[in-house]
Amino acid sequence: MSDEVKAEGGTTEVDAIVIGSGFAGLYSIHKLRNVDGLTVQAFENAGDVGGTWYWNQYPGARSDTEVNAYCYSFDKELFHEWKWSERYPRQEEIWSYLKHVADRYDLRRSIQFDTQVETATWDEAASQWIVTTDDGKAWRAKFLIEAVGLLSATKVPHFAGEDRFKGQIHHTARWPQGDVDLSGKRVGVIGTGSSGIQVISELADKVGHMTVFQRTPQWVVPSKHRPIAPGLLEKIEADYEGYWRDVLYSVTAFGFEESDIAAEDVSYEERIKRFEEQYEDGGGFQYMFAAFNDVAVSRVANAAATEVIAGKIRETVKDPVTANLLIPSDLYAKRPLCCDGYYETFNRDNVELVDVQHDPIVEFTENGIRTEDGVEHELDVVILATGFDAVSGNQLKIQHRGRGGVSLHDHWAHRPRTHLGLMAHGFPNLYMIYGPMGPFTNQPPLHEAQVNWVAGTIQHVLNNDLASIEATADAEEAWIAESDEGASGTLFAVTNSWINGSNIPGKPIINMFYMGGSGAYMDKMAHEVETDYRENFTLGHAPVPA
Ligand code: N01
Repeated sequence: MSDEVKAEGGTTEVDAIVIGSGFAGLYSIHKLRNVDGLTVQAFENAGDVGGTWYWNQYPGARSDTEVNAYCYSFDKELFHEWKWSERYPRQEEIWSYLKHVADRYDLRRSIQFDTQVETATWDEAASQWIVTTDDGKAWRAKFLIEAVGLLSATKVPHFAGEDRFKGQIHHTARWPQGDVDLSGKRVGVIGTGSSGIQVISELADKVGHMTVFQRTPQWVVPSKHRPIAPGLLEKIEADYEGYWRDVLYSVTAFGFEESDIAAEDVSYEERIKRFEEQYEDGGGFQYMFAAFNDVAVSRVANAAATEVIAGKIRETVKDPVTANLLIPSDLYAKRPLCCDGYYETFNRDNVELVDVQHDPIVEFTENGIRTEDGVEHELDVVILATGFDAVSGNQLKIQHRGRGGVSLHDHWAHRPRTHLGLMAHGFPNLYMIYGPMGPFTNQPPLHEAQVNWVAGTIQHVLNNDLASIEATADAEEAWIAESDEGASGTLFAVTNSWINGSNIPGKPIINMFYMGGSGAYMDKMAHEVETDYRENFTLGHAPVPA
């Protein structure tokens, strides 16, 4: 393949187009360049690399995954040379890491920033994708890799009167570059998910007054942030391959030891004791998966998990009315949260909790927000920590037309449909990294595994002079059925959150993940390779030249 980008008929042609330059996009560029020297062009709608870690510059933003499993594994040298300062690094540090990766592997030369991909249309005759961008240009490529982010399309609710509000409104995931001066200000926060609890805990002692508009409380455990355990990174390096294999072949790919004990199999006292210990050790995913192995599937285990947290909330929050408002009635089956000092925040004199479940927000006024009880909450700044149109939202922002002109919107009208979360029937040579119906795990290790798989299929297409590879309708159907069956046994299926789309009005409320675990998912991908992609894919042959 040529290193040059070829100009043809007003469009520019490359071998592969990558959309996005977060963890998955950057690795896609790097990996694909090394498949037969493919020419790769990437588009990024942000002004720099980083994806999530570019956009989420809100105060308090940090990973709540331990960093030893929240980084790349593909190059041991990179792992060795980058010195993480903390167990749960802040946004700035992860963003610096991703910028370093972009520079170290010379990835920026392939990326056009500040560019939104608007359409992607399959040209059957040429077996190519035609991609158009918001700068009016068109591109052609045989392979299209979409690394557009699971939690990227923001959910921005609109409130009556918001235009007349004289203060500032910022969404956490579109936080302005550079600092927003909040010192001494009256700040309102709408939303108490992962973003909300971080921004609240970080800002409470820095602002003049904080009003937290809570609609649904979530279960929060402390992260118990501390330095990276001494010797841990060196230990990983000593058996580097083994460590990453263990991460990928675990259930969650978070790099901590998952429990193999069911809470249902031990006494009530033992259950409570173990959750108490885990609470003291901290970590949301650890609380869900390291104490026992059945918290996400057993109501008995789940009840013990929440009993301990509810007790901690009552112990921590001095005002019993506020404490009660902070205790969820939901199961512990949303994306688990952790944050140090969250509940303590509500003991501060300058922090007020407003229950907008009971008294919904009626409107924005010139000076703040009026709730249904008639109270006008005076504010200088409103922070929307209101989340995302998750999983399928960013993919659907691009107008896709696949084989026969079928639109992705139509294909996904009732639910997102893919095989392995990677490819959709009717959309040949189009790969979605961590797309809908993909694994429910820690992301960076699985991004890499998926990109490696994608590179393998592309190599297969090239080696065999194929025009295309496409998931069959049967494969898609079977994958959805298998994923749904697995998810239906979990408590996520009966708990509303972005995980099942219920946070977006009008979006189908449906399973969007494969919950069989990371290791089982790795085996599924490997099976396709072992069977030469013959079972679940249509391998298209190029037309024989006349
Ligand atoms: O979003 P969310 P998030 N009026 O959807 C409320 C990842 N992440 O950005 O539940 C009033 O969880 C909504 O209330 P309700 C992580 O995977 C990771 O916080 O709809 N309130 C809810 O309280 C996470 O799970 C990290 O009743 C409204 C909140 O807004 C995912 O991103 C950090 C409202 C939204 O919570 C999403 O987290 C940050 C309205 N009109 C994010 N609309 C880390 O790694 C929405 N809400 C640490």
